[in-house]
Formats: sequence, C-alpha cells, structure tokens
Amino acid sequence: MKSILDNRPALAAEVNKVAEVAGYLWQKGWAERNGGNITVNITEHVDEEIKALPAISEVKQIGVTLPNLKGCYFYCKGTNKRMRDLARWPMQNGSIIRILDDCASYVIIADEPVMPTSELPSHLSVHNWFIETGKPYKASVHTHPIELVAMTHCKKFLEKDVATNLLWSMIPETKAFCPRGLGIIPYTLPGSNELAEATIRELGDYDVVMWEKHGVFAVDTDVMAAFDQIDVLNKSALIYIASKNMGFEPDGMSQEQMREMSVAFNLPK
Ligand code: 2HA
Ligand code: ZN
Repeated sequence: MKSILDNRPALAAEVNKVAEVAGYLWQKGWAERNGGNITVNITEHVDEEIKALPAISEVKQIGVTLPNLKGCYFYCKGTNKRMRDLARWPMQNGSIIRILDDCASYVIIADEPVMPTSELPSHLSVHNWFIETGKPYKASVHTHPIELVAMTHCKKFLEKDVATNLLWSMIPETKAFCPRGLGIIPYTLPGSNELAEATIRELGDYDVVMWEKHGVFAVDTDVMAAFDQIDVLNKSALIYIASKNMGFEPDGMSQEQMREMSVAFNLPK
C-alpha cells in the first residue's frame, strides 16, 4: 500500500521511532489495552507535496484555539488504538493531521482516516505552548508506568519534589538523564481541560509530570528522549522497591553526592 512515508526517510524515521517506543511501552506493561498516547510535531519534515495533499477526513474541531499551530502537522496515535498494534503498524493505528488556518480545527491527511487520540486537545495545547515559549520540544508521551504510578498511592510522595529526590538518589543516572525531575499533579479527570492546564503549568518546571493514580506525561525533542526520561525514573522506582523487598529502606545517595552530580553534569537543579 502507498504511504506518505514512502521516499521520505526523515519523516519515516520519526514515525518509526514512535513505533519503536510503542513496542517498549507494551513490553514494559505500561500500555494495557488502548492506554497511553503519543503525538509528535512533524512540521519540519513536511514538503510542498505533503502541503498539497487533500484531506481524507471532514474538518474536525480541536475544542480549543491554538494560535501557534497554524499550518502545523502532527503524527498522532489513533483513539482506541493499542500501542502493541501501533508498534507494528504505525500508519494503521495513528495518522497525520494538518492544523487549519483558523487554529481551531484540523483534517487527517494520511495514510488512513484514523481518528486521533481522545487527549488531542491537551497534547496539542502542550505543543502550542512549546512554540509559544520557544522550546525545541517536538514529542509528548503519555503512559502508565506501573511502579511510578504505584508510588502516587502514598501521600508523602505527592509532596513537592519528595518523589523526585528519592528517585534521583537511587542511581546517579536518573538525575543526569531526567535533570528536571518529576512534577506531580493531584488527581484530575482524564481528558479534562483542568488536567491539560495543570500539565502545562507543571511543564514549566519539569519534563515529566505525574498525573496522580493515572500515569505520566513526558516531553522532549523526540519521542525516544521522552521515553528515556520516563524509563530512568521508573528504573529508580524499581530499585527502591527491590530494596524494600530485601527488607530495608534504601539509604539513597547523599545530598552532597547529588550536588556533586549536578556540578559534574552541569544540571539545572
Ligand atoms: O488514551 O491513557 O489517559 C488512553 C489514556 C488516556
Ligand atoms: Zn492514561
């Protein structure tokens, strides 16, 4: 079957990264059923021929007006689609959309009329905010990492930066590769505008934010980097749990050792 990815290696590489990450999310048990969402701003890979492609869906309303997204293009996971299917067939379980000139509606342009994720308004609001604030970020990933979500069932880990400091202290890499830590958003209805707004507020200080008792929302320059930030945090949660299972509270690296890391790696916090 013909695909928009044919003879477009840069665009195909971006979509293939989404498929690779979707496979990891499934293998890790973080993506049950249709759990999780991925969107990537692919506008930089769009050529004149793509700009001329006709819509293959009706005009759909986003539900919000996002002035910085005029003429932008996104790869979006499809609503109700499974990550494990997307891993093998990214263009049958996701689609490419074009934001129209009113900045409030979109059309699907390829490959098939797969309706984008139910979380599209929140994902697109975040992408709009990246452009508004000049961030180089292009990808957002929402998933349900088991051990990190489990931690949010304990009140002390919901206090500001308690989970961040604990996770950073489990292994030096976590602070190096998730240097802004884990933001926490108190439980809010999935898909709601409140959740989208709270997410954008927390993304001012963190690249990964936790939606209490639900999952994480991570952003970065590409989908692999966003996945890596979640993965290092969850690795720390696993080390914490392994220590607890061995019957002791882990000591964690000292504050001095973590400060030393920040200086050596030139970290922001
Ligand atoms: O779309 O995980 O929170 C599936 C979800 C929504
Ligand atoms: Zn979810």
